[in-house]
Amino acid sequence: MSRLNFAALAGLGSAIGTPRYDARRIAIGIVHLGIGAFHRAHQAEYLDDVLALEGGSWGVCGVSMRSADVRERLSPQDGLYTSVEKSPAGTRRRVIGSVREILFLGEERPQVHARLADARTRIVSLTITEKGYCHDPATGRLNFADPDIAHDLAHPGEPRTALGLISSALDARRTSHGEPFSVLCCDNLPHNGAMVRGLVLAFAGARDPTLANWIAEHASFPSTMVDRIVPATTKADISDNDAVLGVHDAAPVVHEPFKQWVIEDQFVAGRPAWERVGAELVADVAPFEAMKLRLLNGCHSTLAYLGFLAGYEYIYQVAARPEYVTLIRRLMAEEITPTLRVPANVDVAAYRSALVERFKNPALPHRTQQIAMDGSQKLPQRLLGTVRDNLAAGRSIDLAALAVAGWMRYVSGSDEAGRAIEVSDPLAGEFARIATAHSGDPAGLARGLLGLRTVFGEDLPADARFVAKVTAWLTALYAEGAARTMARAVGAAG
Ligand code: CS2
Repeated sequence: MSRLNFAALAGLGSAIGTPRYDARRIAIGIVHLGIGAFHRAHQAEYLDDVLALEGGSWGVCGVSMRSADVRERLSPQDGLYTSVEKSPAGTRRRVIGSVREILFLGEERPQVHARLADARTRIVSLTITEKGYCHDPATGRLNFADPDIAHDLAHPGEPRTALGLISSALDARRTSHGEPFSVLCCDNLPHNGAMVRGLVLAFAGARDPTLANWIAEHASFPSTMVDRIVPATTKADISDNDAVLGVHDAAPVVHEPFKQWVIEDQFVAGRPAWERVGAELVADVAPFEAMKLRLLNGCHSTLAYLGFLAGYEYIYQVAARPEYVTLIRRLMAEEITPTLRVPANVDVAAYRSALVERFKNPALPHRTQQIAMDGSQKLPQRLLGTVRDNLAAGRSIDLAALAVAGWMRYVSGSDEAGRAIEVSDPLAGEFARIATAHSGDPAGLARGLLGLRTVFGEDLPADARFVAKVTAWLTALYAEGAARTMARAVGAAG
């Protein structure tokens, strides 16, 4: 089978969308660090729409930080790939043209540095996942003990981390042409722009305070709220797509119809007209971000841990169970929503109902284990902020505490039948040590895990209400299993 590329576009069936502009002529204006499925299904699709409307020099140079895989898939196909939208209403496919170059840092470092230093690069965006920021999730501060950060401070010309790359690129720009860029974080972190700004300034300040001052004065770090459910692409997704296209696409992305992007309008070197293609450019992203992280991601993680423990492989299977739907509906209405500053013009009840429907999408199997990974990096913004706000206000923390206990049961490393769980997390080694030390003792396990300060901070392990709730739920999960504990939680609480 021949490969998807520019030459193949004309031969695709009329049901397949193709770029409505000459992608070959689009110059690069954005360097994106972490060119995974989420970027390709979200920001790159918005850009494809902007380019179709008004052209412009906003093509993407996608950089892979750790593996050559994406470059090997995309480069032979001129950066083109299929965006596959799936829902019970059917499947729609379109080829995206906005990714114009793909580089792998490990093998093309000089080209990556040159792109970042080039004054024509006006935005550097990122989807490097939570752990890519080398920060302490509980405080949002830079973790100077991280070996990659230590490496990058010792070798500023050969950075491995995004923070190191951004700092050295801004340094090169400061000392050559003096033009800054905007840093656009598109990861699910709270106050993501402000947080990344703090991390870059901390890193750059440790290298050279003059550089940090220059960055603080010239660069900008708009916050964003990004939303679209994009499960990892499977082999079956690739072969199904090939059969429809009639050519081989090694890098399709599969996603739901819904997408949302709320962006703080703070760009120092211009930006694409995203507002013309459905993005919301606002002065303050914080209320949107909290709503999305706590409602969507908080419930996603809850369903992932408690669903996995009860034996479900996919989120849509968990969301087909009435007791799980009751659990997240109540968690959202009773515990999360009271903590939110709901943005004007948002109907939060409708937003919550739409989330439940999105989780139910049977056309888009999303593995519970994919969402369960890296919980140490996700829990603070997804669930623990809600817990803190409710503790401070004297409100209930019951269901959020059950979700945290579900995470604890999961990271203990063996399931209800005693089979090993493959726990993927930067703290997996610590979890294993704690679980071994407290085997057969749920209260000890809860105490041990609550001692992880980078997850729980100093305050939560000292809060008797939180400790008691989490311990009681974890004990129940061991004694009764997830399915019965869940049923009891929604029955008893109802
Ligand atoms: C998910 C998110 O993998 C996860 O942890 O909760 O990737 C989620 O699908 C997106 O944030 C939806 O916008």
